[in-house]
Amino acid sequence: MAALQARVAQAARVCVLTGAGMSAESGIPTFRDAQSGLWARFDPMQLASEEGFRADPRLVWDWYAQRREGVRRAQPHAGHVALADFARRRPGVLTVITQNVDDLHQRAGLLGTIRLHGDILQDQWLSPSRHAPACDLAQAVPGRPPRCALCGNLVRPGVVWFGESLPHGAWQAAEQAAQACAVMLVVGTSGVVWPAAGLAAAARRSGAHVVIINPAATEIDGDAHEHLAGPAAELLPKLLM
Ligand code: BJW
Repeated sequence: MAALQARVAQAARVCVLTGAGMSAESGIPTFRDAQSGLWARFDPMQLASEEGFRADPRLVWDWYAQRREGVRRAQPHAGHVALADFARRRPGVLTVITQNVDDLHQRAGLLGTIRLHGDILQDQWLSPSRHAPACDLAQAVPGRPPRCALCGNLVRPGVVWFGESLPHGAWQAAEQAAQACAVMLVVGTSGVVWPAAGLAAAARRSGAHVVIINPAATEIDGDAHEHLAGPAAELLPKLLM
């Protein structure tokens, strides 16, 4: 740990990629945990896809509504705070890239987080092109899901579903940060979802020292130089002292 602390302290650029495990200790379930994960009870491909939403909009809307409540109730933990403190102490050094759709990094005080998979607290139209400029999200008719009074278009959560492209600017910024960093910390992600899972290998190819922080094995362990086996809320404050 001491050698890694020194490496992080001296790095000109540090990049942190976070996944659902980063929010687990704030009480937000991970996706693929066998016991408590959201997708132990539901089929992820069914729920987190446009196809699934069109097949059963009420089921998917209710699932997201329940998760939005969980996000609003959750509070950032010591790991989120450690990242925000590090960014304040060392301006311009840290880039956080998150796959999480919650706002816990932001609420811990971290500015400029790159959000690859959107924002669960935002709404958007299911078919935006049919719509503008006549219809207004704020005027959507309440329902499960809400819909446009003029054309019937449905409201959906502002997240990136399977088969959808990541926000172009966010992805470009993430790739650049991965390629420019001296140290990458990969925190709380199983590494099964692409293209985010490829960022660790991209960082390593560009010369970064890659460290996984996760109590369990991941699909991308082979891309890392080190694996710190433990929870984010405990290890990040130690590492970023
Ligand atoms: C702890 C802890 C603690 C627990 N501390 N750790 C290349 C190869 C194969 C497939 C593809 C490919 N490229 C693209 C694909 C298809 C697809 C994909 O990846 N499929 C795979 C499943 C095979 N990807 C896409 O479709 C992406 N789009 C895309 O590529 O666009 C281009 C394209 C377009 C059209 C056709 C083809 C390509 C989009 C991916 C969008 C992912 N969206 C979701 C849902 C968001 C909305 C929502 O929240 O509902 O994002 S899926 C879900 O997985 C969510 C997460 O961000 C993402 C990653 O999950 P994460 O964070 O890793 O969570 P878990 O649960 O898996 O892991 C938690 C980890 O935490 C575990 O390891 C625990 O051990 C650990 N942990 N407690 C630290 N305290």
